[in-house]
Amino acid sequence: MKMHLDEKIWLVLSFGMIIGFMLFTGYQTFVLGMGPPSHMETIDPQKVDETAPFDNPGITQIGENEYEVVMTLEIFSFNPSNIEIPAGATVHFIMTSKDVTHGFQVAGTNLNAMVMPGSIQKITQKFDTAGEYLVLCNEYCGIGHQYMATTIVVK
Ligand SMILES: [Cu+2]
Repeated sequence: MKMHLDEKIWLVLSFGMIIGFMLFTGYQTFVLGMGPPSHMETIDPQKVDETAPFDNPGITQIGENEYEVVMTLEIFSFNPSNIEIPAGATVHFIMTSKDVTHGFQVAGTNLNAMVMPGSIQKITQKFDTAGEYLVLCNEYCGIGHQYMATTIVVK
């Protein structure tokens, strides 16, 4: 089979790009440690209610204006919902899903996490500005997905 020079050039270029992207992504993940933070801690999604700390979801004050929120997500709710915290509070969210993949997005902040069954998701945010923040599930999770919302009230 005879191959034109142009074809050879395109072949080398396209395979070179694929190899280049794989090397770049691999370097970021394994050398720079920039891999996604999920899957670092796992949990049996069928035993969330019996597994600490998710057997007791809620808000705990762990320091001066520092809070820990242990949260479970399921179709179509956040537990706890309607969280209230004082302004300036640093909040550590520890979350998992009891059924399907959900999202945890807080409008007006950079908080945006995927919460998957079997994985424990941890994310921290400081709430400086008082107000009512809308919390949304941004992963389509079923027929009632559009009703899956709650609020964080910063006083
Ligand atoms: Cu959802």
